[in-house]
Amino acid sequence: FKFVKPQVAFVNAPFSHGQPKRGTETGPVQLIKHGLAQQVETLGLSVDAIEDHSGFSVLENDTDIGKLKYPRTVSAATEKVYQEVKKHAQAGKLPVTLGGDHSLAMGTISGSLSAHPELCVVWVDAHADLNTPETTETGNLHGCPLSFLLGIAGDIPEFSWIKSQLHPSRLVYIGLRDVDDGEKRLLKEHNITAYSMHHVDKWGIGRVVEMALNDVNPDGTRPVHLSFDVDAMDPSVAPSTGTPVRGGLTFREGHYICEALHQTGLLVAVDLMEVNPTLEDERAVKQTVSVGCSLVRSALGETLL
Ligand code: NNH
Ligand code: MN
Ligand code: MN
Ligand code: MN
Repeated sequence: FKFVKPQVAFVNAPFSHGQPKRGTETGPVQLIKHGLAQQVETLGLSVDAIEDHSGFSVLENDTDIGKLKYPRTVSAATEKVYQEVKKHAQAGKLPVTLGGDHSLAMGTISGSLSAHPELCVVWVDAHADLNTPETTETGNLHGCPLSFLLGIAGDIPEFSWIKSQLHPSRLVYIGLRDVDDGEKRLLKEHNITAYSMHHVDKWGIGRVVEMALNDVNPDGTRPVHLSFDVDAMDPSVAPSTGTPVRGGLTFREGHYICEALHQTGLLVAVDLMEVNPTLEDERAVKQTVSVGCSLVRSALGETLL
């Protein structure tokens, strides 16, 4: 399996109800306004016409299910993204999903799995997003997508559209530094490989990416889905995001991950999530949007030389 010059299809996902701070729904339009689509064309890739995706509406009477907030709203939005990503992936395109909050990864990764059952996932984030409906302390579904994808969330009929399961051995994290106690238990219980910022400090980003890929894709045959939460970056690099955590990836470390994944020739989907252009001042917003665009460009083949 080798993707050489894929056709890129942006999936704009203006959605914020997987977490409490409004504003991430304006992420996609700001990234596109910054020129992301043209920048990607400059790399020699063809880009699908950007479709307008309205319909990420907030459902009425969407009462909590247990601790989960806006469950039906999140389910509807993520299922819509699932259908979009699935359509593009099955057509042999490379979907680049612009969030929106990270609950949307339920949709993007389900979509990728439908076209690429052998898929592995590199999850770059300050957070593990592995909470189950039982372990979540906040009830925010952007902290839970991986429990649904791994099939450990229990039976929530509202999310029964999630069919394919990701095996825990096919998931690896980079950048973690704010993991809930319940999530730490789940990581151990399911033997999930995770490289925290401690490991980045210890081994450097080059070895970490090498080890991470070797863990989930030892033969280098599996397609790779990159799910990048912009809060993986240090807040000095990407300030405009809902849950910044200090001690994050430097500008180069974040870009290195994207460049190295591009170099595998195995990337089949990219998510860029949690950009919130309504947080912090104008300068910070511009900086965050610009970093978001350059991370995507790196994942799609932009090189320094
Ligand atoms: N772990 C926390 C929760 O479950 C925070 C998750 N926040 C994120 N994830 N931004 O990437 O709510
Ligand atoms: Mn589309
Ligand atoms: Mn996240
Ligand atoms: Mn995060």
